[in-house]
Amino acid sequence: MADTEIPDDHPRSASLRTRHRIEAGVEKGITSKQGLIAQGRGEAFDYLLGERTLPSADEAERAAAARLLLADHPVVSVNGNVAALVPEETVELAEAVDADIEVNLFNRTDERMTAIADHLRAHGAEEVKGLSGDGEIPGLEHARGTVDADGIEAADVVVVPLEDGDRAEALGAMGKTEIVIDLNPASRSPRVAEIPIIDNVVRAVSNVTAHANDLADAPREELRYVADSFDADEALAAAETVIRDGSFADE
Ligand code: PTJ
Repeated sequence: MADTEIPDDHPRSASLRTRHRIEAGVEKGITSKQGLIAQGRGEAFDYLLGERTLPSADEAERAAAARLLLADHPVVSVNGNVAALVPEETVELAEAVDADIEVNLFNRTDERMTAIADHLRAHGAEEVKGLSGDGEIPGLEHARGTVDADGIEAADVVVVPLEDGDRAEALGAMGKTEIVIDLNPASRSPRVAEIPIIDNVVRAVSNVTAHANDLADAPREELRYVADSFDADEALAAAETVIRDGSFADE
C-alpha cells in the first residue's frame, strides 16, 4: 500500500503513513534497518502517550524555539529516521532559527551520508554539513563522534532527535546545550538534555518551527524567560505519569 492509498479515516492512518515513510527510507538507502526497530519502539511509546503532543511537550517545544533563537550557532542533527520522516520540516526549522543542518549517523557509511544529504537538498536544504567529518566529539568510540569542525563541533545549541545516550552525554560534556526529541521519557538522552521534548518527531519538529515563527520578533529577555522557566524534570515526570497512569485512554 502506498502512502496515498491509506484512507484518511483509517483509525491508524497517521501511524501507517509514518511506517511507510520509514520503509521507503530503508528502500532508498537513507534509513538503516535498525531504524525500523527504533521506529517500532517509538510507536509503542507514542501509543502510550495517546499519539498527541502533551501540554508539557508543547512547553518544551516553545522553550526549544526560544533557546534556538537565542543561540549563536545552532545545529540540527539529522539521522536516517529523521531524514525519512521529516525532511521538509527539518529544513523549515533550520530556516526559522537560522541553524545549520548536519547529517550524523550511528551506522555511518559514505553511501548513506550522501543519500541523506541529497534527500535533504531535494527537500530544500541549501547546505548540508556532516560529509567532511573533520571534527570530533571527544570520548565517543562509534561513528557518531565524527562531526564537522564548523558544524556540530562549533555549535552552542544542538537539536538531537532520536539520539543515543552516549552522544547526548558527550555533547553535554562539551558544554553544548542539547534539545533532545525522543518518545521515551526514561531514555538516557532526554534525561541529560537541557530541553527534552517527549513527542513524536513527526509532530515535534513542525511545532518547534511554529513556536519559533511566533517568537521571531520577541525581545531577548522574553526568549530568555521562556527558555529558562522551562523545567525539564517536570516535563519528563509529566510524560511518565501519562504512560504509567494510562490516563490517555480517558481522553
Ligand atoms: O540513522 P542512524 O544510523 O544514525 O541510526 C538511527 C537509529 C535511530 C537507528 C539509532 O540512533 C538507534 O538505534 O536509536 P535507538 O537506540 O533505537 O533509540 C531511538 C530512540 O528514539 C528510542 O528511545 C525511541 O523511543 C525513539 N523514537 C523512535 N521513533 C521516534 C522516536 N522518538 C521520537 N519520534 C519518533 N518517530
